[in-house]
Amino acid sequence: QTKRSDVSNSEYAKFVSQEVPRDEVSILNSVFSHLAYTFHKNPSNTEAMDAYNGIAFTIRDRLLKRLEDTDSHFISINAKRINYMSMEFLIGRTFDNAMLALGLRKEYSAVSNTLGFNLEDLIDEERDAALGNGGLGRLAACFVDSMACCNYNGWGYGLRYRYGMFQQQIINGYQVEAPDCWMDNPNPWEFPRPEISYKVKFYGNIAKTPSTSSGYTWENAVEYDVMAFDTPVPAFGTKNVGNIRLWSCKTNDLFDLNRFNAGDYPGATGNMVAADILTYVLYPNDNQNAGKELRLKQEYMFVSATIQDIIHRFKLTGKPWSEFHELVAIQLNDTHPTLGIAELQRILVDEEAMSWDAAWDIVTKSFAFTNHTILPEALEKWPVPMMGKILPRHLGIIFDINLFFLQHVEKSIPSEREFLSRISIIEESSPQQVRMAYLAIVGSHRVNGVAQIHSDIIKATIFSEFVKVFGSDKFVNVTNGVTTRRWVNQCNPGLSALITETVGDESWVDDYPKAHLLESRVNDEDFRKRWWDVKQANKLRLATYIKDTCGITVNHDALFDIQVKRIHEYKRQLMNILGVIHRYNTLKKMTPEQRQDQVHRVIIFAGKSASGYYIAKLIIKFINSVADVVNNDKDIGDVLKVVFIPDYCVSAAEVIVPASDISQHISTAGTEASGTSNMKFVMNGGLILGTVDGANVEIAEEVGDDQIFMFGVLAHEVDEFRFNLRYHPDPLDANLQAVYDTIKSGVFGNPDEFNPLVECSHGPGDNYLVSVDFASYLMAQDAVDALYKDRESWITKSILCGSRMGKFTSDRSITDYAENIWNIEPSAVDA
Ligand code: F58
Repeated sequence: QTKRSDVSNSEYAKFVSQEVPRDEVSILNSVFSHLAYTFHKNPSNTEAMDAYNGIAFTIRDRLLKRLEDTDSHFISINAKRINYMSMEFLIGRTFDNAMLALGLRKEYSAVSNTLGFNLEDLIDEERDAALGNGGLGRLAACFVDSMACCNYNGWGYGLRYRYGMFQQQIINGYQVEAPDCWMDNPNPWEFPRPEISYKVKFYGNIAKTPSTSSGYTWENAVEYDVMAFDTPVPAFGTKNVGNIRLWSCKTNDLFDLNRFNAGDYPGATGNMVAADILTYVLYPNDNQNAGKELRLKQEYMFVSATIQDIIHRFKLTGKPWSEFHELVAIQLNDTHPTLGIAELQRILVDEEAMSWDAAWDIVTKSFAFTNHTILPEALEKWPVPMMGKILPRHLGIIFDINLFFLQHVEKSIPSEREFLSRISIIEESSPQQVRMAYLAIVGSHRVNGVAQIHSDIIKATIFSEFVKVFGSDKFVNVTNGVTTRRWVNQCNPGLSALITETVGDESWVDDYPKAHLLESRVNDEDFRKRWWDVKQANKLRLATYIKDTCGITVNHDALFDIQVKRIHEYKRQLMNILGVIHRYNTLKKMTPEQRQDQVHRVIIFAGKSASGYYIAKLIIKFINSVADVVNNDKDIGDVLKVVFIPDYCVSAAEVIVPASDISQHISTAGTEASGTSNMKFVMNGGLILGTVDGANVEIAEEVGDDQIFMFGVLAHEVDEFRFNLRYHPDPLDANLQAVYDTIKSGVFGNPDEFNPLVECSHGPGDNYLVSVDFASYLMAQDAVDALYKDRESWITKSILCGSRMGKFTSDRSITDYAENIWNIEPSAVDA
């Protein structure tokens, strides 16, 4: 029993109920106080990093106060809580975002000037929190922002990886990975919560024990203590603050004193190391299942601590179990947290003495599942023997869930064995595998895709059998969205000023459909000029960034054509670079005068490849080899530049996204579940060149089909084209053949090295239909050039597109989840 201070102490209560001062002088004093007493700094040795820390800690004070108030508010009204479970949160930087959310950016700018620093420079001192791979992790970060801004009682739950997404260096054109040691500096945004910790067990065996209600106990397991770290999520326009609770293993208790005393020093720390390793590293795979034992342990550790925490908080309400689902919603961000379903069922039947059916009713009413991919290699499966070794009790529970499920199917739709084996949670392969998506569907009351086309596809393909069993209503769509706080207001101050002026105030920042008012100014000459100037200024900022990071000089008057995202065959960066070679060939054939007449382009790539993904890494090398030749060709000069920006991350995206004239979202139709950068680019006044895939489809619906450059085969045609490529290939497109000839001539380096890329972009190896879409891709690119020459039409399109993106704010996505899946109402702290 720990001794507690008298919390009813009135002086203490008075102190915490005070508003934290917001005036410049008080802020400055608290910065001084942190510098002197938190960081042991004085005016003569305060450097930029110290100033950043000192200031950040005063912001932290203000956030913490709001976090406390938010928590007390929701507890006092017994509000239902959303628990957004995600193995990834790609947060990026917090400093600028928090100042804007608190409405104190001007004050902090003045304070940093007083300290002798420019606020912009201090912003660059912060390292990204990169606890995610790409779209899925960034979506989770946008969603916690929106839950907080929209006054929902929502928390994110995840893992506190010691090393986040690796840092990408480009050496001789090749990707080289370096560890992301983001914890080397003090992190002002997290609060260790040693008092919030849970035991998580692995291994052991199951014993039959008639004395327990379920008849089973889990014995001889290895136990770890898992501890919470809280990261408050600043929210704009409200006093509510969100929270991301990340778990990490406690290692201190695992020191082996006996071994230490026996002189076995390394042995004494063996268990500590084993525990620490659990959250050492984020698996750097995007749309690929790692299938490693350590990954399974990470998933379970995350899930177990989270479910225990949810139960702990539920019990504090004093409500009966039958009301659990009225107070708790659990959203699974893809299948990685799906073990949560088995974990809640286990706790209820083994530890809370509940009947199987009563427990299952609670589980299925609480969980909901979001699918983000149909790529077969990304669908998670775990070998039964591996799961049985690490989580013996959960495996037993999963087999029981499956048994009851198949019995239900047999009863409700008389079915053949074939059907049952197709729909079974256990795949009858050798070894058997647990199909995690199936477990997630069976254990959830709603399943959603992330864009309309994707939601339709999953119902018609990978989950079609489940639609037969559960009916269509269980499967819904929630189109993704992005937070306008970060992706417009923070990253594009020039554009934000124009929107604020048009709307009349800043209310658009958390009510983005208001940006439609921009449309009323589309014919206003002065406005059009300023719109164009904002884009040019953002391009200049990016040109400077490119100079700093790549050493390449680009002209910001050129058309900026951007493709930034994870490198993956289905995203077809390869088609883009083959198109660049075609452009280069075409330019080379022209006279210098003709060349100068062409639209000047800077083609910008960025993105990481999974470290073990050979073809993706080769694509990076290939882009850099082509860039080397093109950029150093005197004939070409400024007419064409190709840039690969290293180490794409959230903070780089904040510089890149506002600077596009055109961005490319050119996945093979049906493969990109949604995409979210497409939304960010258009909100920032960029046009898009895309396939009929993911959220491109809905963007086109909103902004108008004729505003967006679309090309390529349709999703339902893909299988037939694949089949034809394999068995009845058409002759190769002449332009593509010419591109291959250029590669084979050796101008870009050893053609043998790049031959695998030739092989996987035509004929039977062309799984992603590069050769099929190439001609229509080039035509779409020609249309882009033609429009860019007509500047006035370009500006019109850019304004119209930018103004019609109201649907794609993550506030709308979260409201959709709240209304259609979570059944939850917002409530503001100060209401
Ligand atoms: C992405 N998935 C989708 N997965 O590819 C993208 O279309 C969508 O917009 C986005 O989710 C948000 O819905 C994605 O990023 C991963 O990175 C996983 C990480 C963990 C391992 C498996 C892939």
